[in-house]
Order: sequence, then structure tokens, then C-alpha cells
Amino acid sequence: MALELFYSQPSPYVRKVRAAAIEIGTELTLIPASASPVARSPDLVAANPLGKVPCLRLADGELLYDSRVICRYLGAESRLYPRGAGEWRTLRREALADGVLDAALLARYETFLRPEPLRWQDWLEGQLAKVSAALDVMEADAPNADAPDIGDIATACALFYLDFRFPQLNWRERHPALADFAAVIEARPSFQQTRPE
Ligand SMILES: N[C@@H](CCC(=O)N[C@@H](CS)C(=O)NCC(=O)O)C(=O)O
Repeated sequence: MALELFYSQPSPYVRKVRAAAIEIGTELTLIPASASPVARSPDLVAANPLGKVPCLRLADGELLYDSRVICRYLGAESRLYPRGAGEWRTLRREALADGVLDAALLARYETFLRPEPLRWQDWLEGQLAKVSAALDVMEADAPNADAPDIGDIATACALFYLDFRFPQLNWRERHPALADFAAVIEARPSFQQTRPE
């Protein structure tokens, strides 16, 4: 039985898992799922009580979440997870990029899901401040688009999510190294085949 991935097409965390799988030549069977904190899908909740995608069902029925666990499961023995000196740096960069996604997604929910009278501007600005500070660290982090590890893949997913949902942030303007990195990694099949629609 194949590896089955509960997924939603625009999810940047799902993109991270799919891009990682393509990078290492692992095939995933995609199972469409509807993920929303205010309209929980019973099918998805049965697989992941958090009601979030991505969630991976293994051949023996075991369920794995979240994207960090799934990527590690798929790629633990591959180039995605370097051993030795670079190991902790890679994992720290993955955590930073996932943190950008967490903040950006909360900002998205605040503006897109939350009814207008309940919105909280300071909180929204606090999330976007996290994104901004993290981008400055990513810029200095020398990402590698030619042989990407999981830190590079997560970084690219975070940057392309900002393009998709927050184009007004115009992150390329102040982050030329990230802009160069994004231009190169975007051409790889792993990113060409997982573009959000
Ligand atoms: N930490 C999780 C985050 C996953 C996540 O938040 N996914 C979003 C879609 S982009 C989701 O399922 N949201 C539904 C919800 O929050 O209930 C991961 O890395 O997989």
C-alpha cells in the first residue's frame, strides 16, 4: 500500500512535505482534505485530532503528523538531513521557516477568517513583526538552492507562501540573497510541481 498524504493544495506545510518527497524520489498518494480551525472535517480529524494537514498514513495504517515529523520520516537517511556539523543548523533553519509560516498563517486567519469587528490589529502586527525579524536572519543564513536540505526547502516554502498570501510585504526588496535563492530553487521540479493555486 502506498504512502497516503492528507493534503490541501495551497497549504505551505503540505508543499514542504511534497517538495521534500519529490527531492528524494518518494511517491505519495494525495488524499484531498479540508482543513479549517472553524469547520473541522470529521475525516481529517479521525486521522489527525488537530484537524491539520499534512498528515501521512503509512502502509500499516500508522498516522504521522506534523510536517516536521513527516519530512523526517521520509528523508531521515537522505541529503535532506545532513549529519555532523551542519545537522543542527539545518534543523534550526527548518524551525525558523516553520515559525514564519505559523506567524503568517495566524495573520492570514486573523484577516481572512476572523469576522471584522473581532480583529485585533496589535496582534496582527505582532505576527508580521515575527515574519520580518525572521526574514533578516534567513537572509544571513546562506540558503542553498542547488542541493537543498530540509532547512532550504522549508525556507523556500515560507518565502513562496508570503508571495502567495502577502505579496504586499515585498520581501525581495530588502533581502537580495533570499531573492536569488528563491529564483533558483523555484525552477526545481519539486517546486514547479507543487505551486499553490
Ligand atoms: N505545525 C504544522 C502546521 C500545519 C497547519 O497549520 N496546517 C494548516 C493548513 S496550512 C491547517 O491544517 N490548518 C487547520 C487548522 O488550523 O485547524 C505542520 O508543520 O504540519
